[in-house]
Amino acid sequence: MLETVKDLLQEVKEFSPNSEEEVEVFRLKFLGKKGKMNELFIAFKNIPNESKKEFGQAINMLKQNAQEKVEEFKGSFEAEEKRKQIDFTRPIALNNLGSRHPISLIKDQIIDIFNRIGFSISEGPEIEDDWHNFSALNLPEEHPARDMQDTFFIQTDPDLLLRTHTSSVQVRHMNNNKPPIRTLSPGRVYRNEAISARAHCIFHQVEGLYIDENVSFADLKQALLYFAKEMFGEKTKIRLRPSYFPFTEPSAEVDVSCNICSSKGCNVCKYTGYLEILGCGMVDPNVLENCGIDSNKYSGYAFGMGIERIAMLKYGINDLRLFFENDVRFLKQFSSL
Ligand code: 2NM
Repeated sequence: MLETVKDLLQEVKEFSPNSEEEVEVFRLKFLGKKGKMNELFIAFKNIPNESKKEFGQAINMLKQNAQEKVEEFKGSFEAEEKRKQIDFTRPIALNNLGSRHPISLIKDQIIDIFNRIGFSISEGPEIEDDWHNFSALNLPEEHPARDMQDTFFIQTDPDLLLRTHTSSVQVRHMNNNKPPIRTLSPGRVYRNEAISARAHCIFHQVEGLYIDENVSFADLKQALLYFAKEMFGEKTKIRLRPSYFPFTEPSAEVDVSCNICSSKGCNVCKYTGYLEILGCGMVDPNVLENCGIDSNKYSGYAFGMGIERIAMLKYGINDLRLFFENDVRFLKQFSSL
């Protein structure tokens, strides 16, 4: 009898299942109602008294070992089975994916359009010195045009300020490069303005600069017409109005035909049929000379536009503040663009 128990104990020790079913078969064989343990407990009654202690310890040990085995392996194949059913090649749920900011989308579109006619990108510091932001651009000290832009100065150094336009980047580019120059400078600019639907103290600009021999106003007009058609559609027309900038002469403001009302007049174009999109002009010879370029040999055009303004026109956004609040309900509307 004791031999049988020892054999069973050995069997329990060696038991190493490969599936959930094998564990269940094992459990029924040893611990089930009609299992070995019950048989042994029944047989125990007929064991002579002097052997009861030894036999009892042996079957208790067997039962404990069998229970431990079942505990050890029960459920361990369940996880394995589930794992086999998972398709790891399935794409993840994209419900919390972020989206690109409309300012970035428009900025890249503008860059792309000008890249195609040979403009490359130049970037520069947002904290500028007075010379690069003002003096080099034909705005000497006490020039009334400096009042046109309310500037954030750095308190600890009266020579430093937050750039009011990205023209300062182009000053740096002209200083460090020889013509021909064809460069585009996108970036953040700062002006001390009260925040409203139409104004913000931070906004984004793209400025362009082309310098070579014999660059004319006609070249400027043609480049801007190309840009307007690429940005607002093939049917778009442009209109130039004379204007004034200290760094260009002559200067102009550029309007595009309103494609909401086909120039018939609506409340977006304020019944004028046109929308203002940028400023431009022929770079003032003083600016070229300030930046080490011979104004007798070279001429150039420049232009500048606000990215927010273009984005508002393209997407029908009526409040500038939306660009800076980062409300996901606003931002996620651009996720498919
Ligand atoms: C504008 C309008 C007209 C401009 C001028 C220059 C530079 F550096 F070449 F002098 N860069 N950008 C410019 C000219 C910018 O923005 C409305």
